[in-house]
Amino acid sequence: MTVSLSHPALSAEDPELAALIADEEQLQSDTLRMIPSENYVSQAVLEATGTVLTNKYSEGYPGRRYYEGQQNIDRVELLAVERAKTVFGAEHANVQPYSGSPANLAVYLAFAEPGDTVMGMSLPMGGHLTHGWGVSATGTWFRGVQYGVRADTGLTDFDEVRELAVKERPKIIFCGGTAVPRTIDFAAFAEIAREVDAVLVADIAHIAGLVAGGAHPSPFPHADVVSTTTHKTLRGPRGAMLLSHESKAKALDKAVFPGLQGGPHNHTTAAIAVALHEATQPSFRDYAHSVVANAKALAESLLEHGFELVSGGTDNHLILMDLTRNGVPGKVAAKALDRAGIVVNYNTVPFDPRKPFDPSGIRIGTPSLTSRGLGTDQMPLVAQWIDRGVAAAGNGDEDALAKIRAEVRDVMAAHPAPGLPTG
Ligand code: DSN
Repeated sequence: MTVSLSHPALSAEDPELAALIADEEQLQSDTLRMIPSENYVSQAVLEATGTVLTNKYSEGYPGRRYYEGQQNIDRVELLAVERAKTVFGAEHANVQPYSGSPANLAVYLAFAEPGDTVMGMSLPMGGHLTHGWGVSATGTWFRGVQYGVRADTGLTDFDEVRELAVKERPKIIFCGGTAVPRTIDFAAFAEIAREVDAVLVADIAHIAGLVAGGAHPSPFPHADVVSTTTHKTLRGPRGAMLLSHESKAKALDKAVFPGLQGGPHNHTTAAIAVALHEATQPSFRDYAHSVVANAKALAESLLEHGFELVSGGTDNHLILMDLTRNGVPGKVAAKALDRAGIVVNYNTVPFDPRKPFDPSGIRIGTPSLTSRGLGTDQMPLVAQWIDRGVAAAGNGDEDALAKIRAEVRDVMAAHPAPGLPTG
């Protein structure tokens, strides 16, 4: 058990909990974190999250609240809203959704009735639960029709998307997802949505930081609504935002509050504002481009090691590895890599014959390692660790995993992580 000196009051009040946090700090510091939806926030974002803003209730919106004492909270929220509009070129921003799933639920509440048809990429093909997948409320309360990717290319087939949309006439079409390694063609989706008179929602949770930093095309002006979490490539706190044209603003605001949520999490709103400020800095632009450069370099090295990558590579921060030909199930590989200090998640691959809880692939990404300053020169080493780790997973070589873990720890020690105590 490690005790952190960075949280003195917490350590005095609740040493047991403080020790757990210290252990997590150590883990995040020592390991190569490659889950593509995770990152390290700055010390400034962490500080904003841990403030007295958590003490305040603020149902409503700036200037229209149901509780008094909003002199400062209104200004915090307005700052976050204005920054969100500037960073993403949006006419309207709502920064109150608690996270990505509630943000997407608000979209349904705003633009569909229970039983309506909605369309999104299927979960095993790279979509998200809330894009109409069966086990989610969105696939239970609505009639979800799902598109996928082509088996031969791993890419979205727009003829299929259009055909399905014309046949099913969905009220809402979602594009984006959680395991999409390629650039999202927002214009192509918008053309289809217009043809069938559907609301196009771009879920950019994974790529929001890349969009903000100019390393992925913007969903505006193509999408009617943009939904995003704030804690992935955008490097903010755990939260979400809905961005839109003015014409959709009223319906979205009403859906978030009072439709779905109570009081906004003001400490989160403040931290979102800080992250958005950071996203306007030239260094963030460099960061976003480095995330992509690292992912491309890593994909190239993995291909040289003989790995199969869905769609043959990546355009963004994410790589989906199909381990079928390695003869190692994704879960076995992910757990072995974890023991080697490389944190990834097991994931289905398109047309996966295996079950979601024991799929064929692993999903990796470069947002966190780029936040620690690793560059393209180091990606061959990362690929080599993954190659050795997957091989060791296959033959149960725990010594090999321990050796990788020691090497990873050494390299990570030379790249301190933002927001984590040093020394
Ligand atoms: N859990 C997120 C991810 O890892 O992509 C999606 O909600």
